[in-house]
Amino acid sequence: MDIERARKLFYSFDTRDEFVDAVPYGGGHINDTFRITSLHGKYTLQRINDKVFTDPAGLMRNIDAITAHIGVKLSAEGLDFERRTLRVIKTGLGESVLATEDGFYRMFSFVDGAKTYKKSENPATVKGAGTAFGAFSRRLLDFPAKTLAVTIPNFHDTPSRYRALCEAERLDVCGRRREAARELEYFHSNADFYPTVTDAIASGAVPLRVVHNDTKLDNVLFDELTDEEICVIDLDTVMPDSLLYDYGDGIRSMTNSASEDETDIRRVSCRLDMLEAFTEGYLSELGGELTETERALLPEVGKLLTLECAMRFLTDYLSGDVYFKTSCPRQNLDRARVGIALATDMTKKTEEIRKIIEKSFK
Ligand code: GN1
Ligand code: MG
Repeated sequence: MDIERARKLFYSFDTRDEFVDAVPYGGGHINDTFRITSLHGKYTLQRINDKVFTDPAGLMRNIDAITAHIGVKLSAEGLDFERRTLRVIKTGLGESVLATEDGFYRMFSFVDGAKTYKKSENPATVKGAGTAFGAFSRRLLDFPAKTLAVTIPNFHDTPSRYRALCEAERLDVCGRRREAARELEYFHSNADFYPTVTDAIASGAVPLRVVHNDTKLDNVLFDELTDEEICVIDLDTVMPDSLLYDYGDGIRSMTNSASEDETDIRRVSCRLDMLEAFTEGYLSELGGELTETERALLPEVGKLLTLECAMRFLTDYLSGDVYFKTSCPRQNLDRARVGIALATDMTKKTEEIRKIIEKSFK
């Protein structure tokens, strides 16, 4: 985006402030993000990817409602809601989303003095992230989950992600199927495992709650000085869903000894110290709320969400890299291979993982 465009967009929002500068910001795979500096502060301006999020107005209604609810909870807890929740800046017309000829934009106040981690070698950071995501859902336990718009249908429906992979394999629009033959075989051989959570939801044993659905480490802001976790960001996929998805995706994102984009899969393994740290943080906020079935499924869902995300990367690779942003060829195939390596290591460590989770309840 050029600077004049950014300036014009900025003035469509009601800040009573003066534009100074805009720079691309963050590392998300879906939306385009810019940091705006103004005379009196900073803002986050985002272009919502409306191919992925087809109802930007519904999505922003969710975010308005959730952040307001969390703001009230933070105040009641005596915590600073200006830094601990995202705050939506309205347009001059009082809307949360700005519709323009080149797409939908929204703006948040920028949380200053904060940083994100793409990866951490420090269990305390990972524990902090677990605590942040756990506290997020805890503060929303009394929010009527069913009133939220479903921003992406079947988002963590693993069987439907598997069906999409099978369809991409069948269509093979880019002629990449042969190159991914071993990975495809791996996913087919695990197909019985994919309905683990969807079946439990369908049976009523696992309740729907307000869930973040994208619990990557870099969706938590940490204080630059104290390193304390302060704010959960990226609320686009907040929907009525199972907490098991948040726990599982956190384990996927934060226990990997390598990065999501690692090209040398020998470097990939599941770090049990990180698993323990995330589990302790997450359960410190929500452990007492879980049903028996949720508790029993916790040891399964790190692997489940790892496989689900890997299937999505492979589906995108076979489809011509149309969904996730990529910066080099075969990146989505590499990401899928990393996921398979991580899930394979989790399978080897099943018993240790179970013990760590049980211990965290005590
Ligand atoms: C996407 O946009 P970002 O980077 O926060 C994706 C997540 C994946 C993640 C994998 C809406 O998240 O589901 O887990 O990439 N978000 C969407 O890095 O599809
Ligand atoms: Mg996201």
